[in-house]
Amino acid sequence: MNLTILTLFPEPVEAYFASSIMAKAVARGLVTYRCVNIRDFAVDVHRTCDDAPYGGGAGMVLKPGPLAAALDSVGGDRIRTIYPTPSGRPFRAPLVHELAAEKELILVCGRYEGIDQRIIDRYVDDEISIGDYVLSSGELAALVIIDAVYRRINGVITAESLDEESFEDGLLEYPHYTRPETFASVGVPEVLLSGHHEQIRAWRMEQRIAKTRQMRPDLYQAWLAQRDDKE
Ligand code: 6GU
Repeated sequence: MNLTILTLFPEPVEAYFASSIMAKAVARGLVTYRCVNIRDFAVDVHRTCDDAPYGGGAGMVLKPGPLAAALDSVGGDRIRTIYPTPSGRPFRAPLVHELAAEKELILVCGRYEGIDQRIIDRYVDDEISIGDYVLSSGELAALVIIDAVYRRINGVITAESLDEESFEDGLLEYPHYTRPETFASVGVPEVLLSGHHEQIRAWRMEQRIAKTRQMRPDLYQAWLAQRDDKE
């Protein structure tokens, strides 16, 4: 997958691509990326990228000129272009899967109050919100989207780990334990030491159901309904 990130603050984006599982995916050629600094496309001597909103009000808006020039330089008119914004549609597992099937994506990171609406109308295919709160950094939201998407590309993570994850079958994950067997006077659930695979599987399923019911009654109700449908 080829990722292009348009930003005024390339440092946190570059740092993310240089670390951990993403760095490995890049090294193995599963992901390629380029960071484009929107400021490089500002034309005045001060390389201004933001301005006050028409109609007044708080904050600043990203000017359309530099952004359009940056988008034109990376093929923004033909490549699926995502604008992370609290005003977008919710980012959930089905959209993650849809984006993971794309060969190429562009992400536009906003700052300040947002970007000029004419850029959205002309270039943006998906306005996506990662949750019901406001971040000051579009870069963080873009990286959340990128992280959720790239790990579902074939070869980045084993298929087994993906299938057992939260949200893939409507339930949250079961609890995990590793050595030592006693930590701070607390042991590990007996069944996990039993080597009895069927019992372990059943215990984990019970735990997932209980956890989902407690933490996410909304997911629990949906899971119950689809289970009853199947029966
Ligand atoms: Cl996508 N961007 C920003 N800046 N804040 C957010 C968001 C995105 N989603 C929720 N809050």
